[in-house]
Amino acid sequence: MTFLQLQYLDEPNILNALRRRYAEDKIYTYTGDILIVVNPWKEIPSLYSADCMQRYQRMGAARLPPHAFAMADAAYHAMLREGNQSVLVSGESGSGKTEATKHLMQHLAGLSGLEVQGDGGGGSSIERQVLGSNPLLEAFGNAKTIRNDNSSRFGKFIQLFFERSEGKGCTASAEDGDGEADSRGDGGGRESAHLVGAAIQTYLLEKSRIVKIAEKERNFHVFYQLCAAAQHPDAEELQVAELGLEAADKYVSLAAGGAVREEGKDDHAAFLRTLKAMDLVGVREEERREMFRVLAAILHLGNLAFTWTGETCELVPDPRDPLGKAAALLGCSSSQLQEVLLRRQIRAAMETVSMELSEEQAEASRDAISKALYSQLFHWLVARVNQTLRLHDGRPERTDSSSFFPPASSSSSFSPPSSLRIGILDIFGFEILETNSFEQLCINFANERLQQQFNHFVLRREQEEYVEEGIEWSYVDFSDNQACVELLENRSSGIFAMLDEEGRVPGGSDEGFAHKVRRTSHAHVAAPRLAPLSFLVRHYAGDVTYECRGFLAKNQDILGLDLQLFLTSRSSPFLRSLFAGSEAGPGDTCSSPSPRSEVGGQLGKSWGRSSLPSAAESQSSQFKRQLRGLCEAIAATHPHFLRCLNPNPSKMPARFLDPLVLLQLRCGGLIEAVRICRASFPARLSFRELMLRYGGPASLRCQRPASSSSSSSFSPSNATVEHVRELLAVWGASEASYSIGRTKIFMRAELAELLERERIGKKGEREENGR
Ligand code: AD9
Ligand code: MG
Repeated sequence: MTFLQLQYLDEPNILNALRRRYAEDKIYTYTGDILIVVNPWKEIPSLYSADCMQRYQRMGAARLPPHAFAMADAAYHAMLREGNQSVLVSGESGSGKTEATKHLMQHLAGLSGLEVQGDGGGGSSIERQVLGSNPLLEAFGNAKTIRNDNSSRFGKFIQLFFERSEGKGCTASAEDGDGEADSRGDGGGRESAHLVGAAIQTYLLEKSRIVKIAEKERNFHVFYQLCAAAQHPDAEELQVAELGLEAADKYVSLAAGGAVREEGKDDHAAFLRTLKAMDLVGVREEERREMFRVLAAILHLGNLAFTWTGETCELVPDPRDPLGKAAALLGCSSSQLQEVLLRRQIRAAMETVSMELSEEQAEASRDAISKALYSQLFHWLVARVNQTLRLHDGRPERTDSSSFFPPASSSSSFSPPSSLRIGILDIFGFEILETNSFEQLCINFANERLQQQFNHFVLRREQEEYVEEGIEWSYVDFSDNQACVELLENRSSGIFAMLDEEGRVPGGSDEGFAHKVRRTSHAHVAAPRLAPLSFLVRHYAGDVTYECRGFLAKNQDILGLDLQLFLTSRSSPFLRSLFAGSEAGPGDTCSSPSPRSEVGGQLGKSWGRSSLPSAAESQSSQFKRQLRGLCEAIAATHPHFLRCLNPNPSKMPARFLDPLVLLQLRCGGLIEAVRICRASFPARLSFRELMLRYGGPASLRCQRPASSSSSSSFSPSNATVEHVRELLAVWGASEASYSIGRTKIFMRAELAELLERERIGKKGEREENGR
């Protein structure tokens, strides 16, 4: 059952339907073209078995219950018919976006390569590599939060590139082994395409997590995995013994949230999976070792503590010698590292003066180094994965096996000239935390923009098309979030513009910024009376109060010149490759390891690069630009929407909290979407398409009644309204089941299904007669 079959489309009915289905493990439900999934918070193996996937590959989306596989299938076939597609997965944190994305990718890889399972059990090289990128990026970009034990702390847009392969593919047989008729209705699946590459664009890695984690949360998974591996008897074999690491609870940056150990989680086993994924995407052994050295250095740095003696700031002595260990891993002496942490060089006209730092400043230097190292490492890894996925034969490009990727001239942008593509967007979900900072503002802004896309495509464009085509239609109103997007994004008066401006004026401060926003007169902003350093934004998904402390520094994200020089002049070639292109001067940004524009040529450097001198653009400006590029790229495709709902905040199976689900349905515009879909004509075809598909020689020749309009000069290209009416009458369509516009015919779901059934029936008859 889908929502469309509900008699009354009020909120309680929709909610009841979802709840009933959820209780029976039917977690997927369609509303028109939108697929809703309610997170089961438990494994449902039968839903994702190889058998189940094959059934969807064989039979297609139309005849089987709603599923992520069905949506992937629909996108794949729409790609073959109409060109580029995208699937936009959205929902709040913990609602199941990343899992859904993996199911979509799994199915698409399966359609291309067949028999691909999990993170790479079969299929050809490129399919396994594409799937292998998931566990790898999750190890480095995901972390346990209070909402989700595997929360994505970055956004991801992955584009899968396909090339047509005539006569090849999984849909080619009209009948399968168990005698189940192929009912795809795509002409027996003569057309298919295979995966030839992929490109991943990432957004907004939450690098502040490296130095600060909230209560009950963890740092990025890979750190715990590495510590577990270093403690394991096979540490030597895994080449992690040399890092001088102890158990995770010995590191301030891992233990601060009080959740080092996670029940049921085997960090060592996870480490082995990460290694396997690295192998799969072609990370070389020496690169891997260097990556681990950087991670270990970050952990040792995090254990450095400072104290103010009254005159100077000094390092707190520690018998485990984190300073020496970090210095060795970074390729410098302890005194060099100490110097850069405790003193700042002020360069005047003729001389350089050394200035003692305060305790807070020294801590800030330490944290800035750690964050810069990690974000560069993450972006290096993404570029590395892209380098592998871009090549048709799946082998990474190597120019010189002794140098580290990427070589100075490489660029990770890739777009095969003749390919078709499906983009899948898995962006961090909307967040309302106890304390909401700059990161939450950016995350929520991204969600606001995506909601706008949804409103545009599903709620507005659908209705506008009826008006354009002259179809009788009573407009369904919906709450437009344009005003809130403007509040944040407007180039001169938006909140991000205010933040940039405050950063530019001499003496600008977080207080000054808070004051400016609080003075703004706008329906979507308010000034909480009891918290003068905060402001409240009324987002589409709820009110969020943002605490302004640290906003300016995070937005500017300036790494002091001393720290830049320190990081870019390390003797380690790997470290130099991480920061390649970061030196001021001729180091052109094209040679940077950060993932370059993958999307319509619009995206610039990725998040985290502005800490380097060649980029003066603020973090929020970069992010806004990235999002604009993303939205333009999506607008050039046919979008599919997958909405994820979280039924309870306690990550528990079988717990469906009505108010929570209702809130998500309301906020996401889903109630309106259901109404529009129910009242609308979800299937539409141009007159020509209708004639070609349902008025084909066999059906028309045998069934079309003789009349003046069906003269011998008829051709589908010059079909008129009369031809359309006549054809539908032949098929027995009732007048209420369709509406004829200026250039298209709009059909209710029942009629579209009937036509398709009949067409397949006819095809079957013809095939039978032809045998
Ligand atoms: V966040 O915005 O990145 O914090 P997501 O991505 O929306 O969030 P995620 O996909 O990570 O959520 O799902 C959270 C957890 O819910 C998973 O780790 C699984 O334990 C659980 N989950 C989600 N979807 C499914 C599913 N289809 N089947 C089984 C699921 N478990
Ligand atoms: Mg996620």
